Amino acid sequence: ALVNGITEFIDADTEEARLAAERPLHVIEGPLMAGMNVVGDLFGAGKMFLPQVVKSARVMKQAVAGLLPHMEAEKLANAANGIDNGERQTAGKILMATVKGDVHDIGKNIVGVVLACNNYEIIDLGVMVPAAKILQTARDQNVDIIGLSGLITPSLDEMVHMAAEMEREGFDIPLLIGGATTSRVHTAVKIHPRYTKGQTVYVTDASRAVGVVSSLLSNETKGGYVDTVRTEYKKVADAHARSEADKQRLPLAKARANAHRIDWSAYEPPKPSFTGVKVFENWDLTELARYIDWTPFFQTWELKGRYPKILEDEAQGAAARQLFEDAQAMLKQIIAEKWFAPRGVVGFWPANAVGDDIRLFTDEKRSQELATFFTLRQQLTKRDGKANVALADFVAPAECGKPDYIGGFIVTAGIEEVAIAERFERANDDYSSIMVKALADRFAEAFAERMHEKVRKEFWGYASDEALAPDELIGEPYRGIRPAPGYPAQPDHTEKATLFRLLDGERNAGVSLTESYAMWPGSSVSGIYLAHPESYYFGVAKVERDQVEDYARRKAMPLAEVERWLGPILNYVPAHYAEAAE
Ligand code: B12
Repeated sequence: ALVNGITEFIDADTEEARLAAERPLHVIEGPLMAGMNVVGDLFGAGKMFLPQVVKSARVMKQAVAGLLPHMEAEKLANAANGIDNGERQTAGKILMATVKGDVHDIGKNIVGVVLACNNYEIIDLGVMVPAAKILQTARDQNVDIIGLSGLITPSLDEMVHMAAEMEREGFDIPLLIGGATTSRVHTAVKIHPRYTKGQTVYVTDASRAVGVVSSLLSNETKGGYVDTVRTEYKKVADAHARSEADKQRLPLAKARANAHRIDWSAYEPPKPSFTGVKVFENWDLTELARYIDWTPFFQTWELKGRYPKILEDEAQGAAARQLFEDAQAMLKQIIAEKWFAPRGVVGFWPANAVGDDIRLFTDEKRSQELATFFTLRQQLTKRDGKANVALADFVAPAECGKPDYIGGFIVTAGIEEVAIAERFERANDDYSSIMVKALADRFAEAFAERMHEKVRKEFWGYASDEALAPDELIGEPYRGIRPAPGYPAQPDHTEKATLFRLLDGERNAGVSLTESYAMWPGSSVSGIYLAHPESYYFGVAKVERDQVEDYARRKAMPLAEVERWLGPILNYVPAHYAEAAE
């Protein structure tokens, strides 16, 4: 039952095993661990997939929970008789946390479950955890490894800070780095050098975590493994430095001269049906479910391939079908019992581009400024007549005299997900906890897609005759884009501050920003709407110091602060300039 993840008979089976065993602990160390070893081996060999592992872990956890009262009773009896209790031996203690300012934890939780399956004790501090708390707990609990997770780029800096703090406080235990925004290059170049007393290791996904942890915690393998990582990180850092030096980037003035040029004389910007903001509460879940893009859902569970083809995949098909069936069952419940109350806010404002800025006005007279969105321009040398584009290129410039507009949105699946996931966790059901979070994320994305459709067809109304079915929207074949601050076309997360002020996100959608500009609740998406038919998604990629100085001036933000937020896309090392100036 454990290997197959079946929960129906846990209580009866565990009780039977307990009665047959000399001590309740032996049930864990005997049949349960033997079962988990099989699961671990099958997963390692690619014969079992993540959803199945998480289901097996649920059986293990619930069986252990059933044994705990008996173990407690035994402990008390032993203490009364002065007998040593002989506690359960684990393979090591691992502290996991999503760093300060970041809110997402699906990936971290998955890794925690997989490690627990392999007999590691996991201390999970949750999300938005400050460095001081992580280090204090690491000391108090005498952990063997610290694992950090992060979803958005500002977390990268926090991880560098954590590494430096570990060094300063004299830690020498390994530091694991993971999460969507992290990378081997960033770990090798920025985090690893800050923590020389211990070893930092980047871990791509849950399936690698066990191998890395066991290599680091075994006295026989640790030395060799650390040497290999250090050699590899040196190579990665050297290659990174070389490739960055090789890339030709343009001075800002030249990049601007090669902007994306739109013939504004031939274009009449459509006027939205309203300006100002509109709030939506309790959006219909049944409708949103039709807009769910399922491919990323399978990715969350480490099943690779596109939906619906993945259901027929030779190797993963059976696991994918079972996962999908479980997801559909929970989806039905979410809808029928209204587990989530999606909220959203949309706004439109008169706007024109001024250089690389998008200036918003209070009204049609356009005499009083309301706010400015600052955009960044690509500086990579382009070939084949391609433009060095910035989002401002897609908005009519003030000098052309055409009154243009811009939109903004925040949508969220709602705060309810947090309590529901916690309830599952308390019931030792990580499978359902991860499932509900993954579905909440799908609802947030589906809401963004549905709202955008409403905007095109109704609120802005420039595509009232658009006739695409929900599943045809996935490739975004429609007119207009909704770039999100943090995504490659606008890597500056701080632009969310302006968006949230304009939309009054906290009051109107119940979404707030953390100190790193992550959105809380986690299953939320925000961005701007641009309507021009030529607008498209792109990546700003690396920028030079001339643009960063210009951007800091425009934003009236100290250069060092801008450099901190744009850290991952700077094509220079700010410290080198500081040294040169000294
Ligand atoms: C799905 C998704 C979302 C979902 C949910 C996110 C989530 N649950 O993590 C939604 C729609 C809500 C979302 C929103 C946003 N997103 Co998003 N999103 C993604 C996407 C497409 C996949 C992420 C994901 O869920 N992966 C699956 C999970 C299981 O993987 P994982 O978290 O990485 O964890 C695995 C490993 O990393 C590792 N791991 C994780 N933690 C740890 C810890 C340790 C110790 C170890 C050993 C390993 C480990 O193991 C895990 C399991 O294998 C990525 C792009 C991508 N392909 O990565 C962008 C991405 C993460 N998003 C991004 C951004 C910017 C945003 C938004 C800010 C956009 C916006 N303005 O609205 C918001 C922020 C939300 C918020 N609350 O603040 C950026 C982040 C980078 C950046 N530039 O900052 C990405 C990388 C896209 C991009 N290329 O720019 N997003």
